[in-house]
Amino acid sequence: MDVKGNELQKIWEKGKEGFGPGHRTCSGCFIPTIVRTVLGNVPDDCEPVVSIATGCLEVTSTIWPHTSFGVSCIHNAFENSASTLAGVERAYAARKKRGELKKKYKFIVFAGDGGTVDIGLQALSGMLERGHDILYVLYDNAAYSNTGMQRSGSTPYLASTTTTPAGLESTGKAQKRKDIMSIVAAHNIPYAAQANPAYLDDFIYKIKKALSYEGPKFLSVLMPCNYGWKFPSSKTYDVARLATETNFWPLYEIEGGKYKINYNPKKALPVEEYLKSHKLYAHLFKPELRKNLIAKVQEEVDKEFKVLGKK
Ligand SMILES: Cc1ncc(C[n+]2csc(CCOP(=O)(O)OP(=O)(O)O)c2C)c(N)n1
Repeated sequence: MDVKGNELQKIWEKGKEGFGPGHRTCSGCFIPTIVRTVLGNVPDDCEPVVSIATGCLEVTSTIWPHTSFGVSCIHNAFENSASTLAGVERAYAARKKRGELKKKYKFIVFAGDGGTVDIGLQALSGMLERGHDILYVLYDNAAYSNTGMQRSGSTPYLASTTTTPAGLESTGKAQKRKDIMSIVAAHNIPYAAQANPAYLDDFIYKIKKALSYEGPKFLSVLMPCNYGWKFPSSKTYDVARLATETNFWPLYEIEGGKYKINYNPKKALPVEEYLKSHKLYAHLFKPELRKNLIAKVQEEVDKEFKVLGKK
């Protein structure tokens, strides 16, 4: 899909009405881009109703007595954004049935990876299994960023975080990233996709597709964190592009259980290019240390991309 300038402008303006300027995310952060692109794609005849988990989005957008949200937004706790909105969605449905509400609504959760793959997993699973009409958007910055870059279940293999610090003994996180897309897919929901805001056309296509379905849908969106990953704030787009051009963060969708890779780089770049674009893997590049570990990451990435292709 090729989104034209005029349409992009309209999406952006509408997104800004939903999530205004004056928020306090770090400069270069993709969270506002993600939120605005999603809200900007809500059909004009529908009103968005949002729930946010505790995390960077919440602490930067809801500093009392202000809010950056121009649409209905509820924050409850770190772990229960999915179940909170599930309750809200059912309340709206009941009032609609009684004829008290006429409008159409789109219910949307935004949550970080800690709030999704770890502490919020039970709430997410329940929401998916019960079949609520909700779009769940995971912005994945690979760690518990707002509390100081602690590892999450979504932190990738060998990344150095404040709770998996690389040093003489440790080479970073010993475990692989939790495969949240497979976990979500196991709930047999209508639509799930992995996206990257640096591939905006693809991201918009996935938002529109997701919102066209009734029932639960899920987007896993890459969110390179310049503060936590330690790269210049002007480089978020470049880091994000490298994640996908190296197949580290492939773009794919699962529609009605059918997998489709949406972007297959003609010649994938070596994963080393991505690993050296920020500091989560700086320890792998120290001369006395573990050059062979970069080859190991490459091996894993190649293997996972092959498995994805087979699916
Ligand atoms: C039950 C509970 N435990 C811990 C916290 C502290 N806490 C708030 S946000 C957060 C990390 C959020 O990480 P993530 O979901 O990845 O979002 P990000 O900060 O990266 O946006 C933590 C540990 C909390 N608010 N509630």
